[in-house]
Amino acid sequence: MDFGLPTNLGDYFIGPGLEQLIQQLAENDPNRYGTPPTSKSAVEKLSDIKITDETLGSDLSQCAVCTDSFELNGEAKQMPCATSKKMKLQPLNKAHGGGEESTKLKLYSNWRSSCSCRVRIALDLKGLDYEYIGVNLLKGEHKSPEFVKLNPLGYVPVLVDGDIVVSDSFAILLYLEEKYPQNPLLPQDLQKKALNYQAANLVSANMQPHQNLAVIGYIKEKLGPDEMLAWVQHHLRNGFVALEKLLKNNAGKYATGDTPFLADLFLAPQIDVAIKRFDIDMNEFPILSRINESYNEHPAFQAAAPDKQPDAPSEARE
Ligand SMILES: N[C@@H](CCC(=O)N[C@@H](CS)C(=O)NCC(=O)O)C(=O)O
Repeated sequence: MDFGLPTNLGDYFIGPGLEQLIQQLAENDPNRYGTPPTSKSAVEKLSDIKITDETLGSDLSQCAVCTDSFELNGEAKQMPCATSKKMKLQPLNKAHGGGEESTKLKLYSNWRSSCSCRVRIALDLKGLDYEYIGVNLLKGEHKSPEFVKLNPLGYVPVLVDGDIVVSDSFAILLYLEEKYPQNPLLPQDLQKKALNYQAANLVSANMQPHQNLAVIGYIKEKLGPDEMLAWVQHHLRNGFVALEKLLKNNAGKYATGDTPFLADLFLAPQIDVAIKRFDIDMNEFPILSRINESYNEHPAFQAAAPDKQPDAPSEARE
């Protein structure tokens, strides 16, 4: 039967794995984030020149960046051309990336915060370099006037990407996913994607808030440390029971298959906190215990672990 396929299939890619192939090619592209903008300080250091008749008659008559023609007596910045090594010009009155400082991502994080850990894992999975800014929750730095300007709710994490400030780990992760699509945090399959949203939000809305510093501090003060522990354990177990059921037919090496996705970013720090801080026996939860082993072996999850963070006290480092 003739399917209308070309006779020489050597140049065609047919079959499963096409998506992964495209992703791999995109990851290997050095310009996948576009050409980085020149920073304002770098542009300011370039020397100023006036546009003369001579300039207009030469091959410097156009802006090297946008190719707009210069006007007589206008002013321009002289900049070296990376390829020809000759000097090229760009006009002073155009930003061309010089209007903004090109900045590294900044993450306001706390070493022990499971919400911060979700974002640290994502940044690592996506291969994004970032500046780590430790926020001391025990000293109340998250309630300081400067910090509350970043996140009015006074919680970590906060991500700063140039002019964009995003707080709340869920919002940050969705932002990162759109801005930096390499190594996706969500699967293509809609059912699996929905499952990732559900598992992530279960942790975010129905588990983590019960162990938050403000909550446990309040319960400890009003009812004592035993009541506090019982409260947290009850809510964590409740969540883990539901997650075991939810992931039963979907888990592989990770929560929704053999690739770590959004659900894993929420699960890994939650399981870690449950074991290390709230004395939960994870043997009750075989699927979660199994995927937790995969987290412990994965470099991005290892690098994001609390004891590896620059603000972790020396006694917490393993
Ligand atoms: N839904 C928020 C919750 C943020 C949150 O609860 N952060 C905790 C650390 S994991 C915090 O800053 N706690 C400070 C406090 O309770 O005072 C998120 O996912 O980012």
